[in-house]
Amino acid sequence: MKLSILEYPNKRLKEISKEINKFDEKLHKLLDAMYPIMMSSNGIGLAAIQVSHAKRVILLNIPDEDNEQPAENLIEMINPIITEQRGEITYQEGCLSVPNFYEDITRYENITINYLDREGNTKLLETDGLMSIAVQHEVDHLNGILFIDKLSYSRRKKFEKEYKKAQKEKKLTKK
Ligand code: QAP
Ligand code: CO
Repeated sequence: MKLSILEYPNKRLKEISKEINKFDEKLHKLLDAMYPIMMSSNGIGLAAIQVSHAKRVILLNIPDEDNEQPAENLIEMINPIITEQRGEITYQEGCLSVPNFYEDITRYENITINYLDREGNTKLLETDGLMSIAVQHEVDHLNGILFIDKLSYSRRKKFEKEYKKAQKEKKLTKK
């Protein structure tokens, strides 16, 4: 399975992803193909819609204290649902689908997530900090929401201007 990352302003990133109801080889192949593309792109989280699959599937591999991301720290979440949320935390976010742009976003600090693993087993995770931010960012992708959609009107306008300029420069240096 050859995957590539969709970049804003690709309209597919606005799609609402569909629930998984079969925990078969097709799902496992998608999960297995998403992992190397996330790691080789220096990502810590990836939603399936970012690689053109509108399915409620996310991967997370949050760096540890030594800033490493061993494969055993990978978490695969199928059909994640945030059931509890409290507190506030602000963090400078980025996104593989919005390259080279980072901005402060405020989210819930503590969350509880219900999800399924690749075999369809029910899981429950209570988390905070970067993992909590990452889950909220990735669950937003499943609902067609990008972190730039959370910016104020003036910040968003500044983003659009900067991003378009950067994209033009990117094209010029490529060709
Ligand atoms: C979502 O984001 C996230 O622009 C995952 O040039 C964001 O992995 C989780 C990336 C904030 C927690 C906190 C972005 C890599 C990676 C870029 C990412 C880039 C290279 C973003
Ligand atoms: Co993202």
